Amino acid sequence: MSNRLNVAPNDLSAFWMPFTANRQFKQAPRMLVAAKDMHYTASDGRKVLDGTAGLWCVNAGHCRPKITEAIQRQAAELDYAPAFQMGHPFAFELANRLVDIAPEGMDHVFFTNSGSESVETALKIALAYHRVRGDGSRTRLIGRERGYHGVNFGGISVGGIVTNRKMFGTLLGGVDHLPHTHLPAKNAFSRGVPEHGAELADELERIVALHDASTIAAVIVEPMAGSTGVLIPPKGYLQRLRDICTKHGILLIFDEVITGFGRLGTPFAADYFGVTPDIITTAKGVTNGVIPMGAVFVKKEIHDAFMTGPEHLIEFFHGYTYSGNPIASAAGIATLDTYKEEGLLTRGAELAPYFEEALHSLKDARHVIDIRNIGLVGAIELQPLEGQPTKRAFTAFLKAFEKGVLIRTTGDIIALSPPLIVEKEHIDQIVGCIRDVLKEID
Ligand code: PXG
Ligand code: PLP
Repeated sequence: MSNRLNVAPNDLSAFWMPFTANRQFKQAPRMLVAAKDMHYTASDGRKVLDGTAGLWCVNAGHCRPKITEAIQRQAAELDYAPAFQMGHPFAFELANRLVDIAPEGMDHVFFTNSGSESVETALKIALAYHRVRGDGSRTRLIGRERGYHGVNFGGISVGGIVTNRKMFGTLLGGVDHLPHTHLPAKNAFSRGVPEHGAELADELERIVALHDASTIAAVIVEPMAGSTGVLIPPKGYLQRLRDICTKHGILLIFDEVITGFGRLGTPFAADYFGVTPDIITTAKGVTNGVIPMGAVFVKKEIHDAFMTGPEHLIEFFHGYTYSGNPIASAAGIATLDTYKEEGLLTRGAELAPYFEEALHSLKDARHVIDIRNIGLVGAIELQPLEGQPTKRAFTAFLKAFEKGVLIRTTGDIIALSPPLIVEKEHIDQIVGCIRDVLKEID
């Protein structure tokens, strides 16, 4: 291991890095070369505390033995099996294990390789579901401003992030958007779920009145919007959305790519809010981020609607070469074992009060204009530097990394989502580091 720590690639040009300021990065690269539990090791040998669970995915912490061993074993035993018209036991076992922990009624799982693919899959299931039932005029998809649903064409169409959309032409047709629910004037410094804004769900009635319910297939929202800065749904909002969808025969999709697998202190956000959608998209935590995999959960009625017609025919013309890949499936099973043995799907609930208190202790720190928290997710919103949006938070990110803590920033918001194995002293270190950084930066 020690010799690998010294490996410094001398040519960084070939790799076009995703969602990265490539030129700036390559002038002063930040390289991670190893990880264990709550920490990364940087290429200069420094330990860096992971305040973000990688990219919101390493829920059980890094290099967990059970998961590593399962992958090694599976790679040596059955490396790949065709995903279409063939099967292998691990994908079936994982699907059953996932259904066991899913909200009531979510009885079937479609495997993908990422959150983006889960979103495309869910949108296609929604459209095809209406059509197989003879309700094929339901073709419209409704997303939400500030929503992130991955980077493929369906996802950016229903998504609400202008930078992810504006370069890419006309996107999917027939898409409309709900307003976002971020109301800092009313809800700033809320602890947990904010009080104001449930009525924003009624905007769906306005959209229905404009297009008619008979043209709308599905509404997709993140129960808690992660990527655009931890936007927590106002009290009662999701229930209202559920009621309006039910009333009009519109499917409700929760995109739980971040909130799935214990992030809010419950297995899914649907459990946290007591609101069950018709479809749930997941990825990230399903394999602890170790191997690409996504899973779309579907209610029995939706799945069963497809299971008609001659039995030798394919019911749903969709799937990926790597859907339910054996190694990913083995990683998924070992991940669920780890979550279960350590109670990680609910551990967030025990630590959430401590995390909340620690975060809100930054209320009077310099530059801070809002703090939000739910489960083991937190956001600290900074006043942007005059005329230079995102710069202040990005400087904070660089400084924190220098001081040995990995945080994530989006716009001028610092987002925190530590692995669910986090201890109180790690929370103290993260918050202490941010406090110091905010003192130092302009
Ligand atoms: N839906 C949601 C709600 C997500 O958060 C995706 C879909 C797409 O997943 P893939 O696996 O295709 O990336 C996501 C991913 C960040 C950050 O720092 C968030 C994501 C990915 C990378 C960074 O906010 N979310
Ligand atoms: N492009 C080509 C030329 C292919 O043959 C395939 C799959 O066979 C794909 C794209 C899709 O790849 P995947 O199934 O990995 O999404």
